[in-house]
Amino acid sequence: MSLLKVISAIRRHRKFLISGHVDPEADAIGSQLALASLVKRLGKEPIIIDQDPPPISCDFMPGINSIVLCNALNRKALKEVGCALVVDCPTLERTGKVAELITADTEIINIDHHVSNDYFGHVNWVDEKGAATGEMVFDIFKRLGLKLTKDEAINIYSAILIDTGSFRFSNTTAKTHIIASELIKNGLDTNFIFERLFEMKAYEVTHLLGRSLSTLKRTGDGKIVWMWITRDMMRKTGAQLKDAENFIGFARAVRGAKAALLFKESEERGLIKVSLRGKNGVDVNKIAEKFGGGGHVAAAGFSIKASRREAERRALAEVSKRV
Ligand SMILES: [Mn+2]
Repeated sequence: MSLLKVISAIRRHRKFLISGHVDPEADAIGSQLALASLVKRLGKEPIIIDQDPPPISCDFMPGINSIVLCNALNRKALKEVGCALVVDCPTLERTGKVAELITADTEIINIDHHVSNDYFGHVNWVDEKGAATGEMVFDIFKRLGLKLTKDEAINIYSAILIDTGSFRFSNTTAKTHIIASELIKNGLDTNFIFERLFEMKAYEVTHLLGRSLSTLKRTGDGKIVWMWITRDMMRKTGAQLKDAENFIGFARAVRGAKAALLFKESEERGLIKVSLRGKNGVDVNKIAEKFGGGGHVAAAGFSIKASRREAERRALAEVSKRV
């Protein structure tokens, strides 16, 4: 069983590099922080290294300041690292520059729930039915018989809350609620966590949302709904692309929509990032894979090098084959 293999790999090593994906959110962050805590409780040494800083919304998460960014890393800190615990990443490349820090003799443990995971680790535990990587981290604590501390519970709860959209998305299962129930028993202030993760939008971000919503369009049959965030909008509002979390939910929520897309002009000229959401079983992971991306059945993404018009045309053509 993969969980047991993960545990025996953790037992084999003494020092761990822990990482997650670029542009991290609360699932990657919470899973890393909880795992670092677990490793410490086993008398071992963790170091969390990420390419990008956590979003401001994750500021409250216990241990957040222990995360070391690639560009601030003293290479000496990597001495004697025998194992890399990589969470919430479908590929090793998704760790960005961290991938370059992992040497050939480092054992890689891959813990993830993306259906597009390519099993890059020496030990792979991929549970595509898991709502969040945080659920899997919870299972490791359980299997080790470690009673969660309040801080660990906050981190795992945050991981689950973000990936389930506060228990609203289709990935939410009975198990998700059972885990949440156990976590909450640690005295969590669930309303506080919800507000920090979902209702702390900067004023600029809501302005950006307004502009983005004004681009909302749909196909004649109403099955595909999409919207844009352009560089111009970001310049005018002062908001950044990474703040645009869950904008796509507005497109997805349109009655009759089977698939939703959010096109985002990135800082890199000519590169457009596309987020996808599927409804009623429309598998957007398959669509994203056509463009070299991936994710989950109901939520995926990819990048495309093209003009705005061309990116829209190609993406919509692919989506319309599947709705
Ligand atoms: Mn996740």
